[in-house]
Amino acid sequence: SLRRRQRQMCIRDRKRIVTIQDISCIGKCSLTVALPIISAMGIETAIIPTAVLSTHTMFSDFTFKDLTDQIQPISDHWKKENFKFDAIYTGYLGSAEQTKLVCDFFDRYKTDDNIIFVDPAMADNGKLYPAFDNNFAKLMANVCAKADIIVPNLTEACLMTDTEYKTEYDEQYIFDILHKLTAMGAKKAAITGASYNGKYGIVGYDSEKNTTFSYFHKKLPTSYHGTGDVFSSVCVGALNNGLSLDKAIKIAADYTVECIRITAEEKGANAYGVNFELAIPYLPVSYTHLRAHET
Ligand code: PXL
Repeated sequence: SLRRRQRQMCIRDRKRIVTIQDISCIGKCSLTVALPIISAMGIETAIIPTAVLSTHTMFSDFTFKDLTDQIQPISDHWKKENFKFDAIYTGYLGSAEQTKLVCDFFDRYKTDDNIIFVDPAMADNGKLYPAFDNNFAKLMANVCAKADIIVPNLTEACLMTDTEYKTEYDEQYIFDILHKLTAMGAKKAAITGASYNGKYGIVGYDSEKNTTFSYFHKKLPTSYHGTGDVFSSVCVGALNNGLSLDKAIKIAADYTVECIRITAEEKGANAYGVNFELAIPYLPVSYTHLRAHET
């Protein structure tokens, strides 16, 4: 029966990813977003926390416990256990040294069929986050160079390519940055929050196929922290559930916009992140079900 086939496909296609980013105890970003979202999409989500913070760094006086010294021992133990990952997804990294350790982790755990997905979470609206300097941006570019897919926002893309950050520009400006990013090593790059000709969305370039792709969506008047992490998490989940990058980006963008809409509608909603929890029921649990229907 179809149900039986669906069940079999789900079991055969069970995926495990590892995500490497901080845990901000309050703030609805990084691991507190990635774990629930990717798990809800039916994928086992292993983690390496890069740091523990009381809140994300947009609050003042946040605590910060660096976990750089845990990365290598965790990686060593996992090697002994022979763990493998269908995707390695990195986000906010806690220190300059971690960029090197993450590159080593990639070398150790990259296989012929898994994907390295890097969200170089370090800046927005033309500015680096408080914990980082320009040298960190250069080191993050090395992490991006090893990736199959990178999803910087425009600020991060500019910092890594030594491009002037502009708020008014045309399509060619974005294409030039995408070419620079992939010339540095990433196979595919997608810039989020690209905005020109009255459109707003994600514009990407696949250097292996030499094709561009884009998905434009509604720009909502309010912006919240952690939306990049929501977007990346859904994108990684969708890719691991067998969707093409085009489709994964569309689903991730639509979900993120929906989260922003729900949050903006709520009176007195927390200003520090989006109410992604309320939208989780709208995430398809597993796209393997959809694939069972397609075949
Ligand atoms: O969502 C990006 C992010 C992740 N982690 C920490 C942050 C931020 C953005 O400010 O501060 C600690």
